[in-house]
Amino acid sequence: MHIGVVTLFPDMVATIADYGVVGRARRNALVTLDIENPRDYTSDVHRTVDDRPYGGGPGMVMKYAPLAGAVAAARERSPAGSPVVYLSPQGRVFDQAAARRYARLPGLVLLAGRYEGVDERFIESQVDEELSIGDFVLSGGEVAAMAVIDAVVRLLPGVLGDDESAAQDSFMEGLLDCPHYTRPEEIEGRNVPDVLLSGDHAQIARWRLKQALGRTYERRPDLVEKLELSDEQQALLDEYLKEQRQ
Ligand code: 9WO
Repeated sequence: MHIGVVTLFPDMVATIADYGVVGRARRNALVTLDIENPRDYTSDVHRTVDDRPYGGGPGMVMKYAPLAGAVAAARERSPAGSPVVYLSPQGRVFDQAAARRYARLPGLVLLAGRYEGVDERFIESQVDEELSIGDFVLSGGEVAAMAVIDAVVRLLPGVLGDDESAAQDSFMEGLLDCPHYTRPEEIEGRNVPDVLLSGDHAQIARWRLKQALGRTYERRPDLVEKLELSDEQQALLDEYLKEQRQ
């Protein structure tokens, strides 16, 4: 998969390509990353990328022409049909389903805005999707773009090892994660649940799913609403809730 990023802060975004899962994926040629800076597509000596908003008001707006140049270059380096996605608070909220959808594409161009945003005519004519990572305003779209890159790249075939991808298996899809423990067994009087020390992998898997179901029900009932629990999952959830009441 190829991911293009358009940003005024290329060094900021480039860091994601050097660390962790994304860094490993890039070194294994499972993903390529191209970063374009609108400042490189300006025609004036001051390399101007922003200007005052028509109608007055605070802040500045990113100019159309430098954005058009940078996005055109990013598109050129990305497979045909790569959507241009503008990271903004006005976008559709990103979720795992969207990450899976993007991971199935050959390419993606992410536009990270700054200032108060980009000229609306650029969104109308050049942007395919607006995407938000949550209902808050950042200083720019770069952090959001890096979050999307991380969420998408980890879903690409071969990026996560067998164990790691097993943790992503569809059985747990759509649920919050279960609790995790590591050595030592006892910390300030708090012990590791016995089942995790039992070596009984079936019981351990059952416990982990039960915890994931229970935590999702307690913390994000909206996610449970979206799920069609199997009889086994419903029984596990009921068992969890009964244990919580004891
Ligand atoms: C800046 C600003 C300054 C004064 C008054 C109002 C203002 N609104 C903004 C603003 O929304 N700036 C954005 C900065 C413009 C687009 C890029 N920036 C951004 C993206 N902030 N937060 C995001 C973002 C992206 C994806 N998901 C969540 C937040």
